[in-house]
Amino acid sequence: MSDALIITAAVNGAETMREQNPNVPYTAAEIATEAVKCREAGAAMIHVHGRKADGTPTQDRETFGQILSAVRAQSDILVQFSTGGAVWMDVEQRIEALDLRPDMATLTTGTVNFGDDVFKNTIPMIKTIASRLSQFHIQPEIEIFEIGMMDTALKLLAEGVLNAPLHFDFVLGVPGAIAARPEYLDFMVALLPSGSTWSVAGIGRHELPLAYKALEMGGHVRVGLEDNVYLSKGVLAQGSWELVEKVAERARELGRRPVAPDEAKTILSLDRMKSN
Ligand code: KMH
Ligand code: ZN
Repeated sequence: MSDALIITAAVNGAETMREQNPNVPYTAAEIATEAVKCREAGAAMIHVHGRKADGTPTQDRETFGQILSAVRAQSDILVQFSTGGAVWMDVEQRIEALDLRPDMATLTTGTVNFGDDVFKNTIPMIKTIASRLSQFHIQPEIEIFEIGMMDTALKLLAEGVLNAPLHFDFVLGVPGAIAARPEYLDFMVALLPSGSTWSVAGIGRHELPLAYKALEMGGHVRVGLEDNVYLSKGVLAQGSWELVEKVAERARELGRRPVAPDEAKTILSLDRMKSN
């Protein structure tokens, strides 16, 4: 098992509001400040959603442009755009900022219940997003919220819609989707094509236990306020950076080494896309 560990900070999401945790960053300036803190705490990448000043989710190009400029002006942290956006957005809204060429962007390979809503990703939608990612030489992070999404990802890989090596993020514990059971993570990791890399994002109280399991399994980790607003029971996190810090601390105890963005880029083969 490699000691190298990529920690991704999911700093805001589309659903987490300041009413749940006042430290959720909305504006580009707030996101950049949070990104710097996450980098100092050991994160190599942020996963980010656009927000309007009142917190309304948006994937618009101007907002993502401001985020990318603000973060890159202050940090070398890798920037991963969400293409999931919010459940009510159409696919074109979700991907309109990809020409800004973030370091990475997400790609969910299926439709799933998302609380009381539906996070819709039909096969044509997935192909549209994959094609836009490929057009701008952006490596996808394949987001797996349900087991069937793994099969679809493998099928798209076999068809050449996706190209190896792939990076997967297993999201466990969204209400209505796959539960955050450790054995489910074991099962899905066993299905990975060789050469893949993977991380885990546990939702709510499952975030840190699953992160710690991934550390022991040799996987990478995503934590942050998008997925969980608490540092411990009843104690709100001061920011995603505090969750990153906790994972980095545990990682060092277990002989894992949080890597800098440059090394993460190599591990994730991000430059491979740029030279195509
Ligand atoms: N907000 C969710 C509906 C992603 O970022 O790619 C979808 C999501 C996934 O957060
Ligand atoms: Zn997201």
